Amino acid sequence: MAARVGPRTLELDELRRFPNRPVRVNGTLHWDVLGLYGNVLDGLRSAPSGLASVGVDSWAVDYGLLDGSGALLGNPVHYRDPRTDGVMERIRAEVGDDLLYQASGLQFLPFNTIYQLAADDLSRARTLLLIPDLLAYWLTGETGAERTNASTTGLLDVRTGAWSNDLLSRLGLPAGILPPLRDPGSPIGVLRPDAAAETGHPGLPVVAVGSHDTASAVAAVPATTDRFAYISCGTWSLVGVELDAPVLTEESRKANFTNEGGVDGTVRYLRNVMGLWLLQECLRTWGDPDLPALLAEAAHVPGLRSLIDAGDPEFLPPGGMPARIAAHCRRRGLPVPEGRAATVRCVLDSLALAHRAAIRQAAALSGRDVEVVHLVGGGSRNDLLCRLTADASGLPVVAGPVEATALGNVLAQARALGAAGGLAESRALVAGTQPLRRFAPSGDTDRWDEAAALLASPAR
Ligand code: LRH
Repeated sequence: MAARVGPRTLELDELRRFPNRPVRVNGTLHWDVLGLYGNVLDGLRSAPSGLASVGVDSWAVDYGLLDGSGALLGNPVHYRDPRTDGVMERIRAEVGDDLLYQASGLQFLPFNTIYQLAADDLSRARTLLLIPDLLAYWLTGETGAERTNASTTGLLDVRTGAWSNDLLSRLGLPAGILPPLRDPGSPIGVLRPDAAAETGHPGLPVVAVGSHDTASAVAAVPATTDRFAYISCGTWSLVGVELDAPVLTEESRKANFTNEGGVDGTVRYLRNVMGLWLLQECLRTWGDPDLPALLAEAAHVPGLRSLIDAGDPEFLPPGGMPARIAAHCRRRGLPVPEGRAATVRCVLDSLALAHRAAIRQAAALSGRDVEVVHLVGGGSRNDLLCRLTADASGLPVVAGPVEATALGNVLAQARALGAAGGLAESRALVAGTQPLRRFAPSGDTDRWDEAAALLASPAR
C-alpha cells in the first residue's frame, strides 16, 4: 500500500496484493517467506518515487531463525502446524498458569511463540526474528524485535516491557536469540543497497510501526469516545477494549483474555475468536464459490439454529471445515446445517455470538463501559456479520475501515515523520476521511440470550 497523509488527508493506494499461501513440506506446514519478501520487493518497485518511509506489519507469533552468519535456518513454520500439539499443556503443567499469566499477560493459545520454541530445534539458531522483523531485516540489514508483536510471543514481561529472563531460564530457552526491542515510530534503518537497487528507492528509511497487524488495526479504529470495543475482523476476530494497564486477575486468566501491547504503550485487552477462518476454510473446501451470492442466500436462512462454539481449538487446523462444523453440531445435539448457505449462516451466527461474549467479558473484566463496537478489517465488508454482531451484542456496530491495518501502519510512520498527531488525532483523521457504515441493533436480544445459553449448556 502506498499512502498519502496530511492534516486532513489519509489516502491509500493499493500497489500489490498477493495470496499468502501456506505450503506443506515433509508433513510440516510452512510459510513461503521468500515468496512474501519477493512480493514486498515487487510492491516497492511499483511505488511512486519520493516515498518518505516504509513500515512492515504482519500476523503475529511466527518467526524465522538466523544462524551466526545471518542466514535463515529453514522456512518459518505456520502457527497452525500440529508440532505444538500437547506442548502448551506440558509447559502449563510445568511452569503453572498463574506464573505464565502474571509474567506475560497472554491468553493461552497453543501457537504462542513460547510453545512453538519449545517444539523447535534451536541448536543452530543465533537470532530469532518475528515475521515483520525478518522482512525489515532483509530490507535493511538491521535486527530487532518490535514491541507490539513481541508482546504476542509469551516471552515479554507485561509489566516491564522487557524480555522476561525469568521465563526464558525456566523454559531453558537461550535468551541470546532474542534481539533488542524497539517501539513503533523508531527508525530501523534504510534500504540496503541490494534492496534499493531492486526497488529503485535508494536511501528509503524503514520505520518501526505497530508490526503486529492487530496493533496497527486497533490504532486505526475510528473511535470518537473511550467507551468503545473493537473487533479486528479478518482470518481472526480480535475482540476487546483498549486499556492503559493490563488486567492480570484470576478471572481474566480463566476467561482466557490477553494483554497484548498496543501502539503508544496501550494494552490491547482482547480475546482471539476463530474469525472468518471458519468461512474461508469452508469456501476453500467448496472450490471457492461466489461469496456475495452465498452471503445473500445465508441472510435468508432462518438464524440461530445450527451453532458452534467458535472458540473451540478443534477448528484451528486447515481442511474439511464443513464436515467438522457438522460434526460439532451433531455432537452438541444441535441441528446440522443442511447445505452451503445454512453452513455459512451457522458460522456467522456463531461468530456473532462469540463477538458478543468477548465484548461483554472484556467490559466486565476490565471495568470499561462499552457504548459502541468498531468492526474493522476485511470482515467489515460482510454486512450480514456486522448486522448479526450488532443484534447479538445489543450495541451499535460501526463498520470500517476495511484497511485498518494498513492505515495504522502508515499513521505510525506519519507520526514518526511529524506528519500526524497522537492516537486520538490519528483516529479522528480516520473517522473524518474513511467511509464507515453504522448498524443499529434490532433490540431483539432475547433470542440471542437463548442461543448463548443453548451453546453454553453441556452437549446433550
Ligand atoms: C491476526 C493475528 C492475530 C494473532 C494471529 C496469529 O492476523 O495477528 O492477532 O493472534 O494472527
